Amino acid sequence: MKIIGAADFKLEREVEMGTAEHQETVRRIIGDVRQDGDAALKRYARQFDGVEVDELRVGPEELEAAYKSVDAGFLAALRQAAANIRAFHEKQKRTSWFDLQPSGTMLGQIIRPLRRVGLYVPGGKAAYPSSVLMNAIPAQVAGVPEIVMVTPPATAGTHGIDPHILVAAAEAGVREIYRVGGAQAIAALAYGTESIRPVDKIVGPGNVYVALAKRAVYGAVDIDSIAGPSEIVVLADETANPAYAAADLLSQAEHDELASAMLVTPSRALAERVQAEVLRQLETLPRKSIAAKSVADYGAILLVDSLADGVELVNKLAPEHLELLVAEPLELLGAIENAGAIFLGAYSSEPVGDYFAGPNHVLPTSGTARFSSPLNIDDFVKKSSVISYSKQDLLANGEAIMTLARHEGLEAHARAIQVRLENEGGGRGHE
Ligand code: HSO
Ligand code: ZN
Repeated sequence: MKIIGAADFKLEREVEMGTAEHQETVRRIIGDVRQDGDAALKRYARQFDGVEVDELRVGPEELEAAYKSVDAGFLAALRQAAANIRAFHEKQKRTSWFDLQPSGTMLGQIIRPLRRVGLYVPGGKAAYPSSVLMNAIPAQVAGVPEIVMVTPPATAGTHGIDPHILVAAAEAGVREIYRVGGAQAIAALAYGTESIRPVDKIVGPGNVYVALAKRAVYGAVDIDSIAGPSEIVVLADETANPAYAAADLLSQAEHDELASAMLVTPSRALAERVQAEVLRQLETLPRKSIAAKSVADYGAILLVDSLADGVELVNKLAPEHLELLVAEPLELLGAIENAGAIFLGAYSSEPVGDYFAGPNHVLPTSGTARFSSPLNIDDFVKKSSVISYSKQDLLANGEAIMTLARHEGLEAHARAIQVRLENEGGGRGHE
């Protein structure tokens, strides 16, 4: 991890979104699923996953077996995490409202959960039970009555779905699970097949095929934002413990060779100690090769002149995760404008948020924290506006409405108002 002056640092963001070949493959798969339904899903399971699937839906016996096969400690920890995540998202709930005005007009907003949501869970090493909770619980708290999960029929090296994923889904209130993955799963969720009814929204991470398929079906259904590689910025002063800073940087670096971990500090002494710590701690990490590559390619230690300059740089980076490892983190908090999740002080290590505290770990990446938010309850509801206009208000405001309509050359709009004014006799304010 190189130490560089912040002035010499160039912010580069890669936008990966597959090649023309990927896009063509995804287009073909979606077309096949729309045409052949379940048969296409089974064909692709054979071709891509090497599995013969006869029953797409996961049955209750399989869920029961999953519960028996996971370790009691895992289940207890998962349940604590789920309770914390649920409690946090409960606080995000908003209610419908109506505003009755003295003139008799009533305006309002009705909030309703989406009816049916699909959760994609990738296979292989990136199948995280924590992500199942983070995607499904907000939907459940929002009141979504039907939450459906899809996941490849075989995760790398095993036959069948990882029991930990099944248990996490059940704990998060998912009742309907199908063994189907890849772009074909996204197509099935968007358009439906004989066994899978279409959903209103698709969420959850996936590989490039899944991401491209989500993009392709957007419009027919809603999708979540497409997550890029993990990012962490640690803003630290000379009081920070270098071992903590290094450990937290590596916690995100181990996710992906493309992950980005950066230290921003005004202290050269700390910079050097963290640099040495990262190398020392890397040595014993099981995912050393991934973390080392991430740190070498996308990691950096950026020296700034002051903490205030550090904050300014952080706001430019708009990181997914920001740790404030400084003596007085609350004093900086107000100045942080762009960050997906902000972790304050030595005890708020990033993995506390990944797994347990309660806030969502699905966060804006690649600088999108400038304009978007963590996954939350609002992602699973929709709103309807309600207008109940009184006679008094229509008579009082009809002229203004007609003026605007006629200015836009929309005479029929104007007349819709006019016919009422004429019919109601034009009296003002007496009803
Ligand atoms: N840090 C990841 C989420 C995660 N971490 C899942 C562990 N498991 C999101 O950036
Ligand atoms: Zn993580």
